[in-house]
Amino acid sequence: MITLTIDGQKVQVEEGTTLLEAAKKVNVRIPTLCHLPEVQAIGACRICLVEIEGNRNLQPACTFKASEGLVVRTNTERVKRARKFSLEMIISDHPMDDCLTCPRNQKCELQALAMEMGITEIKYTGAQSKGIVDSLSPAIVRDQNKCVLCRRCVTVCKEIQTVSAIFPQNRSFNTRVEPAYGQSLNDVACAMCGQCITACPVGAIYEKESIQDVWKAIFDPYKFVVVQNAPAVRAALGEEFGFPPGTLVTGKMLTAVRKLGFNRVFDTNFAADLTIIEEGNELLHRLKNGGVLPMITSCSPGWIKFAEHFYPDLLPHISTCKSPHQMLGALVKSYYAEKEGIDPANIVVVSVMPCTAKKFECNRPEMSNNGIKDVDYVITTRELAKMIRQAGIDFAALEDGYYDHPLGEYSGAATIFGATGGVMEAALRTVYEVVTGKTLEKVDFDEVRGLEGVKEAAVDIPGLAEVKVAVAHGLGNARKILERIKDGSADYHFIEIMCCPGGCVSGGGQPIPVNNEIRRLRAKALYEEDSNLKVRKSHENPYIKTIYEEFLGEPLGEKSHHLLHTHYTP
Ligand code: HC1
Repeated sequence: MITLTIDGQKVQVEEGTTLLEAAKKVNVRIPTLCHLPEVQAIGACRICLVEIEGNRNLQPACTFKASEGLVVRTNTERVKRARKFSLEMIISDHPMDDCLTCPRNQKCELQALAMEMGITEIKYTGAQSKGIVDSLSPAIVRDQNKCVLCRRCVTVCKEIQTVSAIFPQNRSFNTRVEPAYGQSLNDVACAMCGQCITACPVGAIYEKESIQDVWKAIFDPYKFVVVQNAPAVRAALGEEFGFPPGTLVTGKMLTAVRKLGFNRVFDTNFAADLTIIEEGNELLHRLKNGGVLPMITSCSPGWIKFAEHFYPDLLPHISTCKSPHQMLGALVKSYYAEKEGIDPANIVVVSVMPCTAKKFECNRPEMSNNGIKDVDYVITTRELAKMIRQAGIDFAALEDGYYDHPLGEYSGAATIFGATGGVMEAALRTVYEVVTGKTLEKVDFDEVRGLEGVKEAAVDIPGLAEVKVAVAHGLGNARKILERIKDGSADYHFIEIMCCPGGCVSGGGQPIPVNNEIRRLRAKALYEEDSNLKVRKSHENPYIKTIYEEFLGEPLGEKSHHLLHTHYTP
């Protein structure tokens, strides 16, 4: 251990610890901009400068390592002057007139730093670099004019997701973060995961909003507007209204969406249970009939897009199941429409998702039935929060609401879909009982929980022998498994891949900031909801049984094939 002094306080840290991390240990907060915990420390923005006794130059705390006997000061006049100058330089090339209309207004790290450092005038004015606004992608908008060149998006895209869709080009005043040759994000191998959005400290990258379209549908008296919420939304929406990360706000969320004017409030969780039935049967079918193995989950549209770009030869491994919210949309416009006597053409389905790639997914031609889209609009958790604010709803004061019947009924297995490993755990609970006919005594599969990049488990299922499974979250981790499938060294039967690190709880549409601690807390909230529910296995959701009896017939049957399954072509 190393002992050093920060602002007069002694602190002990392990070798390799940065001054920023050491300061945190003694509750000294050093401001940062280009630093992104667990992802990037490059000392580029010079906002975290500190003074070190005996060192002539100020040093960036995010990269400078602690050493024995170091005496560090974080709050001297020299430090404050230098930090303020660095910030003023960044601000001199930032379109400050746009703040009021910026999607990150009041949630902007640059704005917060300016306030914190007491910037009351724009000191340095002059030429500003001019970039483009790229809004061709169905999911993500890039506004280069607002980019502060922190490179957080670049590092997430390259190091965590291994996609490298964007990177810095040109030099000095002409530096731009963009895809190769200045192409649109829509024309390159972007997975549309939106991890660049949650990494961006300002409003240079944001989701393409559908809020106005949704309001228009709600106010149209001829439209029957149905909303569904993804599992992970309930574990994070509260953060937009001041609740601590990991607060489950399912009840308040339901009251809020009803107040917004939706005609029906359903839950993607219902279709998550349905997915387990369809996907579980597909797995069993592949196992018994020599189908392509390992089978890989298909819920995460960023993962699907990544596979289409980088691993087209592995597409036959991907389950043919549509993702749960697409399944639910298809059922609303068939089963529910029929039941209630509503013309599907007048139904508008809105999905509230933690995910930006779902905006792309709902517009895929495969995601429709007889020319009618399964899901009309996808809004993110952040967009839902904006709508709630726009409607003047006091979220914190809301009573708990309820889901509408029957497409709002769900098991605990469905709720954990939102955390990495959740789909696999839900599938194992069902496959075990369906194959053996016995009750699974321990429903928690701890081996597939948590934030380890690649998780593995072997489950002994009498009658099926040992089923080997793996779980990967984040595309960099997915790539590791996919390479092993390609070289023949992966002997798994079933693999869960979720595009975003941590799974959907930290999708690109979730409240900002996101870090591993927040990922853990959001996942914990979902596991708690699961353990508190009476029904914890998808096949025990009584309304799943009903829908097969009343409408679908049997798993993998003709209707399921038509409405709930799809295929992807290279
Ligand atoms: Fe997900 Fe899914 S879990 S993909 O991670 O299978 O976005 O939450 O809605 O559709 O159910 C996301 C979350 C979500 C689907 C489900």
